[in-house]
Amino acid sequence: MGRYTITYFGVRGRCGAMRIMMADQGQEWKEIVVDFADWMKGDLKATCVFGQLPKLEDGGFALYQSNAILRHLGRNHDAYGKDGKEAALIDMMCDGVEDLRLKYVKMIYQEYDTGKDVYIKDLPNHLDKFEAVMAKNKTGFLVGDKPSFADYSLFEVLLNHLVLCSSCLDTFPSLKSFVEKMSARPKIKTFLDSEAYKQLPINGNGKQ
Ligand code: GTS
Repeated sequence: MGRYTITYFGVRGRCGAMRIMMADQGQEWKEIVVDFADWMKGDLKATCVFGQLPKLEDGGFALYQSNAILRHLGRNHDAYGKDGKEAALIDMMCDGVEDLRLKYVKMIYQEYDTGKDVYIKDLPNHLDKFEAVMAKNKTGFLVGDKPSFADYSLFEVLLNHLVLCSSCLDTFPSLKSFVEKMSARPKIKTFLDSEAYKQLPINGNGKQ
């Protein structure tokens, strides 16, 4: 078993990107799956810095907040740019992905039945920003010439959006190629094909 342990609910949710990243970086990790009824008893919640999951343990070091976890993994596995400027751009792209993720999560959990069609109609106005960055960089990644934690986060958000709307990348050739190439990276492919990945729902309410 590897150095990392993820504690989270039985969904892809906010652990999708970090799992894909760890798989691609050749890491093994342990999963502690928390049953929501147990969570509601409150004992574990009381130990979490913000009263929420996910939690990542790296040896004896515990970390909360999914994007802080991605950054930590980025530092550990040389996926945080080659210098300070690249790191800043990677932070910027990760925050941009977070903005899209929050819109997606709001639609899924609060407005799926009434807001899904409007969301999909508006989606190109968000995806075009990522398309422009990806097209300009020309390496197949958002920043630099190898995947950073922001790429894993974008990749995972795009996979979820392809489930929501299978044609959503048809007018974004750089993003489409990015998803195809990331999906074909051998360790990512093995992970995406695994039962451990496939059996987990994307979201906790069954909507996708
Ligand atoms: N900003 C946090 C992060 O990125 O890690 C958000 C974490 C969060 O919202 N966790 C939810 C939670 O612990 C679960 S999920 O939204 O990620 O599925 N909910 C339980 C609770 O009691 O708040």
